Amino acid sequence: MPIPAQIHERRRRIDRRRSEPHPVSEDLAEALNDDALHILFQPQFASSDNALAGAEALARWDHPQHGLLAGDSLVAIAQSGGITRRLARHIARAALETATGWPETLRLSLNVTAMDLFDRTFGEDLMAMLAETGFPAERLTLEITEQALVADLDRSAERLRALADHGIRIALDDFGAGFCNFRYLKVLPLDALKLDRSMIDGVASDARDLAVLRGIVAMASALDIAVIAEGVETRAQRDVVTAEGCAVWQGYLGGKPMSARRLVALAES
Ligand code: G
Ligand code: MN
Repeated sequence: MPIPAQIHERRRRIDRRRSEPHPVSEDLAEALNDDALHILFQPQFASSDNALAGAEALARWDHPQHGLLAGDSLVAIAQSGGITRRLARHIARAALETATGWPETLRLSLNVTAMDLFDRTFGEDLMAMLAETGFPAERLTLEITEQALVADLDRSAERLRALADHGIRIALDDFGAGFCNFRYLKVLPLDALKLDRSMIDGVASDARDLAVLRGIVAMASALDIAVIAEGVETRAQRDVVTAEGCAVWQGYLGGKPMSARRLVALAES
């Protein structure tokens, strides 16, 4: 008697499960349950007096086999397991809870991906998390990557405008690294442009790099958009970006991503 198709299929599935390696996304789901992700904070400084102005939340996951995972790799793993929404909520909530205890002078920046922005409930959930944690919307900045916007610019603009209406600031992240569509500047409710570190690298040593920086700052200023310099590693770079009108700077010169405890100690020093 032939094996019924249903049983055959079930056997095939069980065999496949046995031979496949344990997917890393399942480990990530478990890590989220166990609250095993580390949220680090990289300090941002006001150019006017080099005082600490806030921090960008950056998630790190120490996987026993794969080592330290962060940023795009973390998002890619979440995507493969269909848990991007869970990951985004987890990071946002953890960062907001932590930042609630900070001095009122400090702002918090959260990174937002394309998946977050096109998730219908993202804005609603974010507002709920702000209400639950008590972190003021006015002290929150969302850093949106250019890639996140390409898919549907009009819808992105609409979503971001709803958040901006609540007092949340919107920054365009990694500016200069990707497509650099200038239409974004026209259409989106932007408060800041965050220059990718590849745009900062040569500003103290290369006249052309400096010229590009000056052009961007002039354009942003005409649009009433602030400029944030990312990846500042030397005093020479910091002196140039502060002199040229970047309102805020961030980078290893001021501090690597650090624990919340160290950030608060930095604020108090
Ligand atoms: O694009 P985004 O702002 O999300 O990138 C932040 C990442 O850049 C972090 O992983 C951080 O460790 C890294 N980073 C931050 N500051 C510097 C810097 O001054 N130099 C270099 N090379 N990398 C940096
Ligand atoms: Mn960022």
